[in-house]
Amino acid sequence: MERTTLIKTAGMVLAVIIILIVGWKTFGNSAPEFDWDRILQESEAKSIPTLEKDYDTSEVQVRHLSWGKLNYYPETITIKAGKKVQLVGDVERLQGCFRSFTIPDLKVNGQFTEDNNIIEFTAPAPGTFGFSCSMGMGSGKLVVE
Ligand SMILES: [Cu+2]
Repeated sequence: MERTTLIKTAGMVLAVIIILIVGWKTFGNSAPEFDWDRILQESEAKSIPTLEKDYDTSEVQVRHLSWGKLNYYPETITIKAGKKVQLVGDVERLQGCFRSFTIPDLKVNGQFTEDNNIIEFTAPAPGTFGFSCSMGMGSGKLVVE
């Protein structure tokens, strides 16, 4: 009787050891390896949008605004006074209230939508003016030369 118990116990211990070894071989080596440098680089790259080029014609100054790292991108927009600005919103990246755009000091209030992603305005005089979403969560500055 005692001998049977001993054999059973030994058998169970052996089984556990085998399970552990097999388990280790199967799962031990396949633990995912996190390449933090690569993950950080990728998230950094995602945080910088690919913007279309800004340009000026004799009539208008076209500027692009998108969403970067937890804020508008770019955070500084430079224009000339007295000439119409077309601010083109990247509606793929600008979501929610960040589509509602305001420059309070210039009384500019607009909305970037899928149908019309352009907000037009003219800055009458040089200066530096804050812009933001309607709730003031995202913000930046407009430099008027
Ligand atoms: Cu907002």
